[in-house]
Amino acid sequence: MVNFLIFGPPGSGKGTQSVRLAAKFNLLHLSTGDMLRSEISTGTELGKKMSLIMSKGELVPDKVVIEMIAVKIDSTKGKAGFLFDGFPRTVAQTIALEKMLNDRGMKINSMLVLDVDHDELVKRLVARAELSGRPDDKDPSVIENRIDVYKEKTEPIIEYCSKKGLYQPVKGMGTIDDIFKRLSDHMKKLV
Ligand code: B4P
Repeated sequence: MVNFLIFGPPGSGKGTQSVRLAAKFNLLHLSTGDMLRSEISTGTELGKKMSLIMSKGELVPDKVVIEMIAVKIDSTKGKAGFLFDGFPRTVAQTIALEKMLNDRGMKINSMLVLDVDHDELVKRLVARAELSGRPDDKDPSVIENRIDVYKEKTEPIIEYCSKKGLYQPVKGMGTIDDIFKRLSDHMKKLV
């Protein structure tokens, strides 16, 4: 199994690219954002609590997402590996993921980090709000908070993974096709 992290700030294109990359390389696409939105749509008590946190642009507790991912890892067959999208988002989540994979004889093989200018991130999320109606995309102050939370809590993972030789920066500006080609070129070397 070859396991990738797709990484970058909100709106950097993680979700957009993951769908295509997972199909091309036969990977299981695991998006914690999608899992949480699915939990919210079913109206559970957990979903209600998560909805409140996400609508402010904050991160949900590590424990919640780690448990969601653990269940998925153990129910997967017939794939060449995993593509983790939006997970991990804290160093604690990264350490938990490493342990989960190590316990099963696997590891993180590469961390692909999309590099996108701040103004472009905001532009993309505002545009998505028109179509998706996502509450966390609608309010510009929530978008700015998500970017701040990324810098404070998520970006330190880059240093953590760099020390392990996993960090692979990828230019995330340009057309979706161009970025897909850049990501694919890196992944081809490992799959
Ligand atoms: P996510 O669902 O992970 O979403 P995201 O970071 O907002 O977006 P992404 O980078 O995937 O952007 P996309 O491709 O869609 O997280 C949402 C929330 O869930 C978080 O804020 C947090 O509260 C919670 N959460 C999730 N995981 C968590 C975790 N592990 N721990 C704690 N909390 C967690 O692209 C955005 C838009 O840009 C799209 O409309 C797309 O069409 C467009 N776009 C993409 N590429 C483009 C390009 N090249 N040119 C123009 N537009 C482009």
